[in-house]
Amino acid sequence: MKILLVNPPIYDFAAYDFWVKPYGLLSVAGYLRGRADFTLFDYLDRFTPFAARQKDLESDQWGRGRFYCEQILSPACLEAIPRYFRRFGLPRGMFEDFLTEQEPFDFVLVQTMMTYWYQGIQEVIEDVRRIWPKAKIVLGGNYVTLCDSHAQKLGADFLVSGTNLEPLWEYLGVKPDLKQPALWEAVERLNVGVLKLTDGCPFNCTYCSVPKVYGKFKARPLGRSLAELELLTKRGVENIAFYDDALLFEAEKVLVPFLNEVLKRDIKAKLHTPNGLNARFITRGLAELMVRAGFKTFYLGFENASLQWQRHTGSKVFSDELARAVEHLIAAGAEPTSITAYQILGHPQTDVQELEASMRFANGLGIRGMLADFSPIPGTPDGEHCRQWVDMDEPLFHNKTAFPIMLLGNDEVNRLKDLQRRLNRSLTTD
Ligand code: B12
Ligand code: SF4
Repeated sequence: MKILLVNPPIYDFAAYDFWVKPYGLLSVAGYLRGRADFTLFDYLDRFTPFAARQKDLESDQWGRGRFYCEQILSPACLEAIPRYFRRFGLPRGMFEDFLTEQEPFDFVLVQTMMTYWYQGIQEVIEDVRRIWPKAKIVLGGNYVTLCDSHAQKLGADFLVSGTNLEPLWEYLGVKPDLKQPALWEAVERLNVGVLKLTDGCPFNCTYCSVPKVYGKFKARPLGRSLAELELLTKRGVENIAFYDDALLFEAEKVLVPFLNEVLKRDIKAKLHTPNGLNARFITRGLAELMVRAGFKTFYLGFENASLQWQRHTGSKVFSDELARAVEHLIAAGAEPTSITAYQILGHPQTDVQELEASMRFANGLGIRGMLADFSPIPGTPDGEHCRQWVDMDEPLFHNKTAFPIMLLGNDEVNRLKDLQRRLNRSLTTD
């Protein structure tokens, strides 16, 4: 059986390779290692000879960088947003040439990610249908899970919504080996790896889809994660990002044993946490272990310093917990400028003055801040609340650049982003 794996292009105002990998797709393919022939077409590969010829795509010290992109017209419903709309990823013609040069495969598995990126999926489906009309197209991942009925209209043959893969194995007619790590060997030029030690999250933040999609928090088998780490380091990967939602929860059962093995095996990877850590769980001991084991950047999900806001949205973390975590990390040897607090911009219950106070609070701790533009997610309490402003059944309205501008106005968004830049600059010029 021949299976083509596709990581589609992104249609958005902005996109950046912040350790972005099609990890769900590679994990699913990993379960079928040795049971099918796989080829990956990754539109977001920044290291193809084509991408390598472009300017300004080089990686930063941790393996992140810009994607190749082309400016295009904004979709009609986002025309009023005063930002350039773009298509990020390899040119469409490269995929068409690839499909034309190959004999058709049996199945095409397509990664879906942000709900508002579905135009890239549409493009892939159109091209596969035209050139390989008999190949069966399968979609899975976040967009299909959160916008199932919208995704059904795109014209794929089979949709895997949620985390249960049984229907997929039945559809493909293959039995998986669930002990296998992700199929990293399908990635020809691998610069960055991804790991996920856990599924789900014990909290219930009102703006987040994770609790509903994943159910109860659960650790993944340690042996499998270690095997995946070995696979990545054998491929020469230097930077590894964790995609966990609650990496530090029950750390003594999950992260601590994992990091002890990293140290014991003398693995020298640089570790990163783009998806946000919960400061509540950063004890002095854990901070020391994380720094010793190779964590280089620490992104902390803070969102807002207002106690009322914190309580209202699920009490995942409080301001004193952030302050304590920062103290522990710095005492353990983390660079203050490598610690970043995420704060939500454009959340419907956020008062702008409170957001400014939060930004100044994080800055006062000596760490960087990053405004995380709010994306309303259908099925979450806050996303449903947004139906009064936008048509939540049109996923383009979940766009994280668009929603804050629609709610607060362009000038206000620019002012807050500018303030964040100035606060961050003050850390290095003081
Ligand atoms: C890692 C991550 C990121 C990474 C990038 C990931 C990427 N590759 O693009 C970073 C940190 C950059 C990121 C950024 C953001 N993210 Co994010 N992110 C995630 C996270 C944690 C995992 C996504 C992922 O890779 N899943 C794939 C793998 C890891 O999941 P899995 O469990 O193994 O997959 C199972 C199934 O889904 C299925 N499956 C998965 N893929 C596939 C593919 C196929 C073909 C098949 C058959 C099956 C299948 O099989 C697996 C079986 O168990 C999710 C939350 C979550 N837990 O899903 C949020 C999530 C996707 N992000 C979200 C948000 C809000 C954001 C931001 C807007 C935050 C912000 N304001 O800055 C930004 C947006 C960036 C942008 N440019 O627009 C939202 C979704 C928003 C939306 N409207 O779609 C989510 C759902 C979290 C939430 N709050 O609810 N994110
Ligand atoms: S702690 Fe993070 S992952 Fe968990 S529910 Fe809240 S935002 Fe989602």
